[in-house]
Amino acid sequence: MFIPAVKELAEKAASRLREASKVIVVSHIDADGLSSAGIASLALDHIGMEHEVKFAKKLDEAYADELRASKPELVWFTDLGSGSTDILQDLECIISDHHKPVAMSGSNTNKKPKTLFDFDDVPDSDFIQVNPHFVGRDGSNDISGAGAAYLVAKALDPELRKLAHLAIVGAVGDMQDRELGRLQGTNREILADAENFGVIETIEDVNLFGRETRPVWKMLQYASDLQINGITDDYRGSMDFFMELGINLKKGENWRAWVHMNKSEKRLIIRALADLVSPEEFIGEVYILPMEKPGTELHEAKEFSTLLNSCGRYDAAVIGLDVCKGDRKEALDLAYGLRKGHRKQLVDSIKIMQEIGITQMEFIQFVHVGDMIRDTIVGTVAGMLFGSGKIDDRKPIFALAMADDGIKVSGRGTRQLIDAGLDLSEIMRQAVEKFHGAGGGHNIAAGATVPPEKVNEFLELANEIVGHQLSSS
Ligand SMILES: [Mn+2]
Repeated sequence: MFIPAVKELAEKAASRLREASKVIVVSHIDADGLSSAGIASLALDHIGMEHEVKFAKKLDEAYADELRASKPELVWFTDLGSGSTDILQDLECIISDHHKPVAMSGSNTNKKPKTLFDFDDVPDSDFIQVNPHFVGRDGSNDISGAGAAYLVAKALDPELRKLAHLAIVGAVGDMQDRELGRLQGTNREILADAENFGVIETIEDVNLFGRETRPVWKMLQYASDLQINGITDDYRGSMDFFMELGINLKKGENWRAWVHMNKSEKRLIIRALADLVSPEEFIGEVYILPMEKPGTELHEAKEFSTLLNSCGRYDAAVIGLDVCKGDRKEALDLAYGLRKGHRKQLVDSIKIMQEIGITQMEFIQFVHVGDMIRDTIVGTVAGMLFGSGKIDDRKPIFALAMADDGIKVSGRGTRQLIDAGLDLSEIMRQAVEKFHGAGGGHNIAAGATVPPEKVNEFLELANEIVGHQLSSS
């Protein structure tokens, strides 16, 4: 039997994508799923393909029915799909996944999997699946959903190797480095791409969770894999461990994380830990994202993936997606809040907007939250109201909040409105010109700061411009 390399499957998927005029990406909500969606969306942006991203907690009959009802031209499933091909009938789709394919799971193993072992013989109705199981590899450690999506992106354009770090974040999120303390199989090839492109630096070091952002004693206290008597789950014991070594736990007011330790401190700690547990249990490869700020969750793959998991867990997958796609302002701010368990911030913000009420104008809608929601998150929160039934999906929304230097205005639109001619960045450009504020952005999301006394004038102007944009296309 001809067994294609996973690369050939990816090329097949890429050609199918190129033929489409619009794609719906459906992804899972864990860190791997969010990284997958990030890769898919950035790749489709890169080739100028119109698309929309949806998230599914699970892909069941009800979800498949809903998807079918929307009559999508082409669906790209990432980090899910292979285990559900039996319910995806009548959906044009490609699948990049690493879960066990339907025909291979359970007792029904003698049935030939529906796949592309022989491209020429495959009827059109079959699904294109980029999945390591089809090439005799183990999906639990060879490659993640993000890795599979990455292979498709790379097949779309080799330049998209610049997204390889997201595939590493996805793999680490699915703990594919855990067994050996390092990534293996196809993940290794992706890692090589990432290193060559300068988006990942691999180091060998203590690989416990929180090495960048947690106080070092907390890192050790919560390292549940280690199970060291008197230290694991024992903050006093963990602090004592470091203090007995003469390690300063604080610098000034701040707790010191592992990355703040100097070389000799690190050596001392590693030697002392090695007396308690075998070094393989706490030393391994660590994947650094050198373009991100050191000492933040984004600077290391494991912490990055945990940040994404917090977004998915709190029904805010879209925030994680924005972070994957490069938002280092509002979405990142909200993601940090979710990471700290501040889900309330998001829920309360949505509630506040509803209580204040959305004011309707002819072509736009707006909400002025005053100082009740921070200006750094208000736009993202407003954008999350689309599709919730809480606002009018046919108009862009402008959220206004007090900022240090005036009133921050954040505009958010939808894919459909962009198609109809909406360009929020143009509105902000004109507003800045007229009111001498500051601002800019994209067609779908943009912001500006305007003087408080000019707010009404701004809204009139925005209403007028949106009216023009939506009627002239
Ligand atoms: Mn996965």
